[in-house]
Amino acid sequence: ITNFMTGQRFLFAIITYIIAFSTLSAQTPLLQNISGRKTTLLDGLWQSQVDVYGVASQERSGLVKDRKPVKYQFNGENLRNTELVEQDLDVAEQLKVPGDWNTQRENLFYYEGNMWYRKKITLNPQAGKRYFLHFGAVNYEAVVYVNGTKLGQHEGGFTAFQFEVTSLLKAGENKILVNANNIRGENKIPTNITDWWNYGGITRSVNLVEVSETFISDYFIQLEKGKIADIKGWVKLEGSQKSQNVTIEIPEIGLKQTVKPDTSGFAALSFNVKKLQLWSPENPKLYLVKLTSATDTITDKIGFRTIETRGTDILLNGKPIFLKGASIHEEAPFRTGRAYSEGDARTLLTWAKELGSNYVRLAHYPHNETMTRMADEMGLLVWSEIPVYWAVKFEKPDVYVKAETQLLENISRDKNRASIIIWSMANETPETEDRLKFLKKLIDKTKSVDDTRLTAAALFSKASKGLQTIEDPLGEYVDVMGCNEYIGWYTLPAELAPTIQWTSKYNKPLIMSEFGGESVAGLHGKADEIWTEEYQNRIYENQVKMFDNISFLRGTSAWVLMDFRSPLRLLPRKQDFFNRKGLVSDTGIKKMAFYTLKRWYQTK
Ligand code: GCB
Repeated sequence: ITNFMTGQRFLFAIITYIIAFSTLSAQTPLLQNISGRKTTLLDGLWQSQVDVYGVASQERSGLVKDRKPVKYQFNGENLRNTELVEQDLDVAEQLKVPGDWNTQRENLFYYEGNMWYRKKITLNPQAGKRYFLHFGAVNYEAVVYVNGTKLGQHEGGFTAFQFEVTSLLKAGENKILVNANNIRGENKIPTNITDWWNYGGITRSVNLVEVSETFISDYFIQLEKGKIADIKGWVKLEGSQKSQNVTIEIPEIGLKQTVKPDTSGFAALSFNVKKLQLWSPENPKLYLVKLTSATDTITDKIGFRTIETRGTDILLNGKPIFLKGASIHEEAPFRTGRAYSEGDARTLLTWAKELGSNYVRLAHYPHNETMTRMADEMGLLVWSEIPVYWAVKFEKPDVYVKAETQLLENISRDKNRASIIIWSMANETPETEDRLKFLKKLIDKTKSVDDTRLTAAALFSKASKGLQTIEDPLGEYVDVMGCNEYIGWYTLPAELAPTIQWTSKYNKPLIMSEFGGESVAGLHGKADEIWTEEYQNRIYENQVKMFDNISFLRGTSAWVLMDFRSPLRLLPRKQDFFNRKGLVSDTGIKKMAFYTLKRWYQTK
C-alpha cells in the first residue's frame, strides 16, 4: 500500500509540475534592457474584438447538431462573403497599445473577459539576425500567435515576457494576434479580490527586438553586498558562438575588463573599482556601462550603491537612512487607467519628491520599466513587490509557481536598477503554516538570484491595550518588516495613535508600509467629519507623533500618493469607485495631509 501511494503521489507531483509549467510557457530568460536594443515599436492602434465567451479560438463546431461549424479565421483573411465566417478583424474597432481597454471605450469599463488584438506589420527580416517579440505586460493572461502559429502563453499581468519569432517572420506583411484575458480567479496571483481596478489588455509597450545570432542576452552588474568598491555580477550570451569574449567598460572611471564565458555562455564578473561615486537620493549618479562581444554591443545606465541592515538600521552605502515616502499604484494621473508613459512616471515621482520623499513603495505589483528607470534618475529608493495579496491559495503548488514566476520575472527585469533596494514578497497575508512555507520559499528564491538587496513583506501588527506588537512568524525571515496600520481610519480613534507603544519580536528595521485614510479633495469641514480633508489630515497629524515614538522605525510609505480606481469603493459621491486615500487626488489636487506629512519629512 505504501509503495502504491508513493507511486501515485509521485505521478501526481509530476502531473502538477507539467500542468504548472505548460501554462507558463513564455520563453525565459528575458532579454535585459529592451530600450538599449534595436527594436521596432509595435505600439499604436491594434484591431480588436471582444469575445465574452472566449469562443473564437476554436471553430464552434458541434454546438448545434447538423449545422456547419462556424469559422473564426483570425489567422487567415476573412473570405469576403463567400463562406460563413463570423468575425472580421479588418473592420473591427481599434484599441490603443499600450493601454487598458476599460478606459478606452465606455462599454468596456467593467469588462472582464477575452479580447483579441491584431496588428499587421510590414517587415524586412535580415538573414543571420534573430527576432524576439517582447511584451512589457498583458493583464492577465496572453496567448500569442504570429502568422498563424501559436507561440505560447503567459500568465501574470505585470511582468514582461517574450517569444522568439525568427523562423516565423517573412518579408512583407506579418500578423501578430494576441488573446488577452483579465478573468479573475482564486488560483491566480493576484486572486479574485483586490483593492485596485482589474484593468485588462496590452497595458505596456510591444517591441520586436532584433539581435545578432549570438547576442548578450542578460547581465547583472551591481556592487557586491556591503562592498563599496567591488562590482560583482555576471553576463550571459545566447547563440551558437558562446565562447567569444565579452568586454565590460565603464569609461568614466576607466574600467575595461574582458571575460570569457563558459560553454553555456555564462561569465562571472568581479572587479575592484576606485573613485566610484555612489548612487544615493542626494546624488543619483548613473554610469554608462558598455558590454561588447564580437557580435553584439549594448549600453546601459547603472548606479552603484550598497544596501544592508544592521540591527534595526537600514544602511545605504554604509550609513543609516530613514526612508521617507509614499506608496504608489500604477494609476495614470489626470486621466485614470493604467499608467505607462514617461509623463505618467514623471508626474507621480515628482509629486513624491515634492512630498519630501527619498523612497517610494511601488504597490502592489511590478510597475512599468519607465517608472523604475526614472526612480534611478530621480534618486528615489524603491520597494518593489509582486501581487501576492490577501487571500492567496498558499496551499497549492501551482499557485506557488505562479508567484515565483512573477517574482523572478520582476527581478530579472529590474536587477540592475540602483533605486530598487527591497524585493517584497507579499501584502497582508493571513498567518498560516502554508503561507509561511510559501513566502519563506519565495525569500530563499530571491536570495538565490539576488543577494545584494533586502527582502520584506507588508505584515499586520497585533493590538492589545495600548500596545501594537509585530510578531508575525514571517518576521524571522524578512530583512525588513513592513507593517500596514490604519489607526484613525479602520481601527481606533486617530488621537490614540501617539499613546500607543510599539514593540517587535525581531531586532529588525520596521517600515510603516501603509497608513492613512480617505478624503475627497476640496471637501472641507470639521476634523471629525469623515470624508473631509480635515478628517484625513487629523489622522496624519497623529500618525507622525506616533512615528516619533517608535524606536525601530526606519521608514514610512503613506497609503497612498494618489487616489486610484477600485471596485471595492462603492459609496456614491464620495468614492464613486475610487479609493480616496490619496495625498493627491487623481486630478492632481494636493490635500491637506500632503502638507502635514511633508512638514514631518522635513524634520527627518
Ligand atoms: C490595505 C491594502 C491596500 C488597500 C488599503 C485600503 O491594507 O494593502 O491595498 O488599498 O489597505 O485602502 O484599505
